[in-house]
Amino acid sequence: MKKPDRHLITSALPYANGPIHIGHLAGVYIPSDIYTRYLRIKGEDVISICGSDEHGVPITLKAKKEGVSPQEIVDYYHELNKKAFEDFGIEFDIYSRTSNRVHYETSSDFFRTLYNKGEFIEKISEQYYDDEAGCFLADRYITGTCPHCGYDAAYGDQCENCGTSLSPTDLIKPRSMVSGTKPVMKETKHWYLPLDKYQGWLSKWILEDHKEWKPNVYGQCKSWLDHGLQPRAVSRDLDWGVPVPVSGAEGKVLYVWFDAPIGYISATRELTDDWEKYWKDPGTKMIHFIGKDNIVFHCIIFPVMLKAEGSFILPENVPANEFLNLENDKISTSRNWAVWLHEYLEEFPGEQDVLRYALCANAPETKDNDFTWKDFQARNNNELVAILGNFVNRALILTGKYFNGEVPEISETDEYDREVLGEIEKLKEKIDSSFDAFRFREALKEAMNLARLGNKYLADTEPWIVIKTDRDKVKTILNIALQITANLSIILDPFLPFSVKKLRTWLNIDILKWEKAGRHDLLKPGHKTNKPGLLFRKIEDEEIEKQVNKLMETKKLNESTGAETEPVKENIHFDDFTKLDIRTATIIDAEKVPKTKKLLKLTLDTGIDKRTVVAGIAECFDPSSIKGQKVSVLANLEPRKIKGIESQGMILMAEEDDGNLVFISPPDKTKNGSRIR
Ligand code: B3M
Ligand code: ZN
Repeated sequence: MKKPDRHLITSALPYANGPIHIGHLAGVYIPSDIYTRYLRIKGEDVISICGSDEHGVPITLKAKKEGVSPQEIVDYYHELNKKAFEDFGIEFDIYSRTSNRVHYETSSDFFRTLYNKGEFIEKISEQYYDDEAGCFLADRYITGTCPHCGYDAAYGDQCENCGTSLSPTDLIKPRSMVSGTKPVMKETKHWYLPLDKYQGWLSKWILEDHKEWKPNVYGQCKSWLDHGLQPRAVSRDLDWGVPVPVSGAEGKVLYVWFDAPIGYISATRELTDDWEKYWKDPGTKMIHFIGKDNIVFHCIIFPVMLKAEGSFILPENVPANEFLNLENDKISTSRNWAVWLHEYLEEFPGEQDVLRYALCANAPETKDNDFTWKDFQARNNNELVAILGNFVNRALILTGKYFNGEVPEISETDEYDREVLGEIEKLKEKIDSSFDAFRFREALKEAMNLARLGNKYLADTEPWIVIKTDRDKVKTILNIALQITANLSIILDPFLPFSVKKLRTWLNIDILKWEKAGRHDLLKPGHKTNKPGLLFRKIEDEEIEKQVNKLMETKKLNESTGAETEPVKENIHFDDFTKLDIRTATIIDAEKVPKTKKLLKLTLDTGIDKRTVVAGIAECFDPSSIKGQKVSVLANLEPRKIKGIESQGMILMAEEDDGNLVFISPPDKTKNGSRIR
């Protein structure tokens, strides 16, 4: 027998500053759990590691907002999330936390090793400082306008609007998140990891040796490498975190993205004395499950840390997912726009698999996707109930009714029977290859196709009618149907662990190993099966309405409290306003800019001239419908080339309730070129 491979599965450590929601689940934890369960049922050596990320600005900001200590925040959310994962059937071997003593030791040792090897650059530089609050403003402690997209609430480490990673000095008009004041510059010392030194090595390791990584992951790495890597600070002036373990570093802690990935190592140490086998033996395959916003940290920074340290293995793959939206809007913890796992578990008790199924079937594996409650209901009612549940129930009920629950013998087979048996045989290979490519949606679809086939087979062969004339034929039909059911108990195990457990009880079998999938002699004639219950129940419209209404309430609340409305910008002088030359104009021509989704090329009559303006409104308007439309245009905006077209001005737009864009259009009587003031 082949020696099992060894696998180390890590799942991004969620910040312990809020509950887990469906976006986390679809992006990271369901995929990692599916993969881990797959490896387990295959008999591989696998451990699955996760835990709370308890450091960094996300925690301290939340504590400040709630008026409690950071420790209280992490204690609360660590317990909440740990329990929710457990109840949801995410089988981590350990759910640790980065405030643990083991983690302090491990991350301090790691830093010290790099320090002693001379891997860091020690540098004094000027950084933003909040004079009023008396603290430096790193990462999310500072906000301002994004230099790339103009979004005016970008953070010091990242713009959440366009996704660009930033440093505080990139921000235009920076403001302190602590006091709201304008920061000043002040000198401070930090330690930098010279990523640039590893550029050549990384380029080869990723771009040449890991061409098999998912295109979204590979592409993001390539873009980072193409831009050229810079040294990156791995310490911060904060009082929450792992203290920098060298002398002359009072008041400084490790940057959260330095200590958090080391959390995977600490958690493994906590789990087993044998931890080095998983982290240092090149026979281990390490897989990081993460969301797309964590790619650079897991593919570039952490590997450089591991490489610089020298004794650790590197990840074999990093199958990052894109984002999941909710009812057409970005999931947001601060706006309470989410489906929270702990609430789902209370409102749909015992129905973990339904959410697991809906989120895997619609996982954002290659692009952002949308979760809707309607889709959730349809997945349950039309697929889990109507196909899987119905098939399994029929197969077992009929066996009970006609053969006293005993698996009947297979006798003569006809062409249809043989075709179905052939399909069962092909199954395993297909699903394995989907798993190898981390395509879990596809694997699930293939697995469900077997249930579909079984359902159709019973509907076509109609054993409830044939029983009156040909009992032997029914024996064959039900034998085949039961073999399919036994196969389903194997191949659905990674996806629907709760349902499969029931299935095994009804089939009266133990866990069958993965290698048995594809066989049609899994249940011997005479084997006694049990009376089945219901695998899934129909979800009613009212239940879905209740969930949708809950979200609508959130939306209303956000609107009334202004959580949805952007805050007013800093005051400007009247002179600044008079610099703007806004005019009324008419759109006289409009066409789509080829090869773009959002852009329209508009020709305007401004009363002064005829000019071209490129506007990002193609998703809201059909070009032919807006000819003759009155608009307001900022006429003295410096011309810009957009997709090779010179855009001479900007059309003013506003947003409707549902996010749809509308023109700020002057009444029809206004003449073109009239000044708006
Ligand atoms: N806590 C970021 C996040 O939740 C971070 C992941 C750490 S993984 C080492 O997006
Ligand atoms: Zn931006």
